[in-house]
Amino acid sequence: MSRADATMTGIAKIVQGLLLTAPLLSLGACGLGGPAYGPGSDAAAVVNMTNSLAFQPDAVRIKAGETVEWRNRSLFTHTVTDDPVRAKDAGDAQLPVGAQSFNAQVGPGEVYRHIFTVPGTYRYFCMPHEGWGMHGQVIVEPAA
Ligand SMILES: [Cu+2]
Repeated sequence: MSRADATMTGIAKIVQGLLLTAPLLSLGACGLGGPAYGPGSDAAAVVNMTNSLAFQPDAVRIKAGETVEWRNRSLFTHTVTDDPVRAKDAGDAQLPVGAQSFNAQVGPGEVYRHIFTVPGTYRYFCMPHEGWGMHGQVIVEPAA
């Protein structure tokens, strides 16, 4: 190998190293860390918000007074929205009589917790992805 070839190989290795580390650094900065990746939760139910624009699981069942925790483990900003005024399709937002509407923006890696005090069926959605079918349901049974 000539001296020039050896130099070129060295440069190629440095460039390759930069190309490999740059995307990892930028991914870290936009959400592969944060509370959503933290340890287990004491909430009665945990719902993940995904890169495939879904709430998983899309339906959970709890008792009145319990908490649901949403974890955004995606690279997108999602919302947890149960407010008929903000829904493009009114059927995507449903609240039991007497329950307050809610709307939270949840950035990548972030967590949102909501305590449900009024029993009934809640249908909620993600505002940016409502049209992509990002909907979910919380069924709240009366406290025992
Ligand atoms: Cu979303």
